[in-house]
Amino acid sequence: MRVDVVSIFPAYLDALELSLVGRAAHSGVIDLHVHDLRDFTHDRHRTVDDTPYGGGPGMVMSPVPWGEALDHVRAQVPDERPVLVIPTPSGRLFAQSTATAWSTDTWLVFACGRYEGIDSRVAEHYAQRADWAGVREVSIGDYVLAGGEAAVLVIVEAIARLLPGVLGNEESVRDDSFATGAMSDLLEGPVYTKPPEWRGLDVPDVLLSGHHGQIAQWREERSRERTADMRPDLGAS
Ligand code: 6GU
Repeated sequence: MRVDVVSIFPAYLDALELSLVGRAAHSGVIDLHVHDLRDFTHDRHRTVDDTPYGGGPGMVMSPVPWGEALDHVRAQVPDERPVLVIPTPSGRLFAQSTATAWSTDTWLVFACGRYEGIDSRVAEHYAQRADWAGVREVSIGDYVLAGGEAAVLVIVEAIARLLPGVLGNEESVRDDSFATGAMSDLLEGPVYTKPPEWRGLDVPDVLLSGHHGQIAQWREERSRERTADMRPDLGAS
């Protein structure tokens, strides 16, 4: 999967070089490219924003450098159509199901907005472009961030760990909180490792018993309890 990120803070995306996503990038599973939006300005101050038409607080990102930057990224692979992803608190919710769906895309281009967002004609224009595979405006939750960069870190990590060969343990994806399948809509319960006693606290006996059926039943009960406690909105019995 090719991933391009356009931002006025390209160093914010340095974290994509670390940990699981970094390994995926260095191993070639993810082909990562970060771009500075200001490289696509032409004035002395490298201006990327302007006052909003109709008035109101804050500034809006100009469509002019965005168009140049996105056309430049598009031209890097002439025979592939990228999806344009615009992180915004006014987008559709990005969920685990979204990560799963997007994990089979071949090219995602992220446009990180700052200020009060990107001129809306950018999304409208790239949605009409036959040489792009569509525009997806997504939010990572019901709170407001200062820009899309942190959301891109979240989204790319959620997708990267689903790509073949990235996690190493393909089973750990299946049992995730929010993953679909037998444990769908349940949170993961408590986990333990050695030592069997730590500061007066024992690991539950059943986990040391070797009875795989009883262990599976115990884990499901704990998952249901935790889901009812932490996330009653998920509707666990
Ligand atoms: Cl994707 N962007 C911004 N700026 N704020 C957000 C968000 C995204 N998702 C939740 N809040």
